Amino acid sequence: MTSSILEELKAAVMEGDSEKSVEFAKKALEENIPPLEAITNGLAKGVKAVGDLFSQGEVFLVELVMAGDAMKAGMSVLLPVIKESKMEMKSEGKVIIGTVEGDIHSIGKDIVGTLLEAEGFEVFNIGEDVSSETFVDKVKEYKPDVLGLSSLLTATMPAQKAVIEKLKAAGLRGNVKVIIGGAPTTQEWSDEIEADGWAGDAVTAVSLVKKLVKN
Ligand code: B12
Repeated sequence: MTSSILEELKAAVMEGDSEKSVEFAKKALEENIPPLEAITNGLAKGVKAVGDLFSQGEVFLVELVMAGDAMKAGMSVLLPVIKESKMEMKSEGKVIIGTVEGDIHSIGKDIVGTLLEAEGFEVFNIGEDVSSETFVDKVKEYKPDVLGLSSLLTATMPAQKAVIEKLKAAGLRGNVKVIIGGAPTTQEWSDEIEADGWAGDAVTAVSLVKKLVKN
């Protein structure tokens, strides 16, 4: 049963069918499938498959957009459950997360933000296409322990570096740990731009933030 629901979630995203995505996300909850598993082994598999087809020129942009929308529709059912299930009263620390300038991909960083919230962090998700200046302003305003920068495009990875440089120029680099993520990013890129850490998925991102806040 579990595997067929996960397959249906994957198929819903691949077909760009938001209604089906919502329907099977609800079914997953009814069948007690952990919501993170429904996202990771269901919805995300679908969106990754469509991304691969897109890069091979086998589907058009419109299908990519529909897949993204279907993924978000399913997540709108599953993410609130993750958030509520583990929400603790005390704050483990403050985190700002956003997608860098020129990049509108939101799904991955929203999952990371929600898991952090579920683990008791106070999370300020400041959205997508966020300029370096805005990241710096928000660091001044919220004084977070950790700043998370997401980038899904090779072309926008340099914007992660730009934020770090701007933080240095503003004399704020020592006040905040900067972590980066997003499909094209790597540990090597993180080292190169002198970030404090990189994670390839949301669960590892939570462990990384916990480790950085502890230190
Ligand atoms: C859905 C999608 C879209 C949707 C986005 C919808 C939305 N609201 O997010 C839409 C249709 C809008 C879109 C647009 C475009 N896209 Co697009 N898109 C994708 C796709 C299929 C899935 C991305 C996704 O959501 N993955 C699922 C999540 C769960 O995974 P994730 O994002 O990697 O996040 C995980 C980790 O990376 C990590 N993580 C993420 N962020 C962070 C942050 C921190 C701090 C940490 C620690 C960890 C972390 O944790 C997350 C959870 O596990 C990818 C393909 C792919 N394989 O990635 C292409 C892809 C990223 N897109 C691509 C392209 C080219 C585009 C467009 C330029 C297409 C066009 N011609 O217009 C535009 C760009 C618009 C822009 N300016 O940003 C390319 C990028 C190629 C490259 N390397 O540069 C890809 C790889 C597709 C491909 N194979 O060609 N896209």
